Amino acid sequence: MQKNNPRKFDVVIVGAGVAGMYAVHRLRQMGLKVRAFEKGNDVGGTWYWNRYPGCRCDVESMEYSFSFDNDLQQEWHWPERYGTQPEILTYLKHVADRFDLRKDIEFGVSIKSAKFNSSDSLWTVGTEEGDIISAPYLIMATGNLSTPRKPNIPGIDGFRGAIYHTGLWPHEGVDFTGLRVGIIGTGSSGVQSIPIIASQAKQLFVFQRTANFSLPARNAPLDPAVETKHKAEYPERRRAAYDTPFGIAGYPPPTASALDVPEEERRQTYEQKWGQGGSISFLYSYNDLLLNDEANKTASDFVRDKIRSIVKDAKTAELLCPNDHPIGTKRLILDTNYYETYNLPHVKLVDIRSNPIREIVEDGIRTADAHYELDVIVFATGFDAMTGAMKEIDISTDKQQTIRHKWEYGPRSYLGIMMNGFPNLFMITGPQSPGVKSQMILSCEQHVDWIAQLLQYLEDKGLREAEPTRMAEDAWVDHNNEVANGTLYPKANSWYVGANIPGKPRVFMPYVGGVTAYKKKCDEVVAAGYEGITLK
Ligand code: N01
Repeated sequence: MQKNNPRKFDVVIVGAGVAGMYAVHRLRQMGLKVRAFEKGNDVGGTWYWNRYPGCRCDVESMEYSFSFDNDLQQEWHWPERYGTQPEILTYLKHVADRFDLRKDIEFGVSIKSAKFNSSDSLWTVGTEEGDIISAPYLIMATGNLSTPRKPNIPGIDGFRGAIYHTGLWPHEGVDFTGLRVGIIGTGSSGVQSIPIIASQAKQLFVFQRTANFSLPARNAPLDPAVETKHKAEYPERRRAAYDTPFGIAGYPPPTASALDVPEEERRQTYEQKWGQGGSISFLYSYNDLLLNDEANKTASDFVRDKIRSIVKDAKTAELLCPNDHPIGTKRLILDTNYYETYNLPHVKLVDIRSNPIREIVEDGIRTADAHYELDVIVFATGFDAMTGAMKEIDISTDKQQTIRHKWEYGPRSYLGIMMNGFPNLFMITGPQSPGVKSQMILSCEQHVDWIAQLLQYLEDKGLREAEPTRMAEDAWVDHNNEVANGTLYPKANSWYVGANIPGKPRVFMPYVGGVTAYKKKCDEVVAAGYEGITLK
């Protein structure tokens, strides 16, 4: 397509994961001419790219699904308590088929640039392939954990064996049988894949810089009685989810402080939650686990003792005990047999905190004190989270604003949806929204519905532009920081603060005031005639 003859749409959507898919459906229903562009060759986003062994959602399958169509949620059957990546991807493909979404999505297309022109209130979007598209509205459904990052370790290109990143896993899978494998990283991706890789590999070396807390998922086939009951309650549960901190209903909110109950009673509570599996229920044991160090320590100590009781080698157990952050302040991991895996004779934990990786050599990894011969290296080293995907695209305006410059010292947004200086640009679950701290699909639906309502409002009033004021944005950023600083979250060196990316500004990015407070604020903004947003 020629530059001077762009294809024209009402809305351009970048990304066809959960957020982009629902945006296509919702906005198309309003009669808007919508086009989504997706780098992958099919829908699914996170669930399209992250195909590593053991990849599974840590939110229960009955919750982690779309709510916008009751027939869809009643008819779909989830086989297990937690969905595996293949099951979730199958579900998302089914949704794409059922609502005929693909006809408005172009696959295998990477968006390179987007520029707003104030004279005609249009975004002009350029693809890597040289195509040009224009639309008054641009929606970034680019995901929070969608830019995989490998650390820049010297010698990486000279390695003779195979290298994989969990977030860019080959579609045909990887067979580790008989191989010597090294895995770097012990976040959710590492912890989920380590037991499965260990079950195939001849030798597995886990290169751990920081130990993380992980709880048993207790995955199991979904009990038909649970499924029937949940489906009967679906409409009410979906509504109730908005009245909870994490957007997940069905867990009674805690009322007591961990410090107000006798030690034995507290231990029994943690024991019961550990037995049930799942992270929400565990974090809901007491109302101050994420607010008070002393309260948190009771839960952290409980899990550390569990690790010591499972892992037979005392030195390995101690290395696996997290001691640099309070439990829950990094994404709490759910696993199946993670700690047990270290009891296998061919699995070895390598402490790269005390003996850092010096280089990758052609036959393995060299640390400060040893040389590990490897056939395969798996990077489970995470993502340039929350801001990476937005900053990869050259987003600018004709008033010399760029996102890269605006976010130089950390992201700034109004409600995690819009930004001052960038009219008609929307993010779905952007920084300073609860997205990653909530049931993601619920948050995606809430954002898309909110944006749809705003676009309808503009259309009804014959307006062309919406842009948050600087004052409203500053106040929202300040509020986010204030809320985060009232919790224990900022104590952890997590991707929530960009700590996994060298040089990234340390700013606490997700909104941790909870889904209830957040949704209330979003609704109040609308009720007040889009308070904090200039409409013209
Ligand atoms: O990434 P991470 P992830 N040298 O950033 C290590 C979601 N998710 O892909 O802590 C050595 O958490 C790093 O060490 P350190 C979920 O929200 C969900 O595992 O920086 N090590 C850390 O151990 C999750 O939180 C699901 O010291 C290096 C690891 O790599 C998020 O995605 C499943 C290193 C990165 O951990 C990200 O998870 C999977 C270096 N240079 C993911 N650089 C579920 O739903 C980094 N590391 C279950």
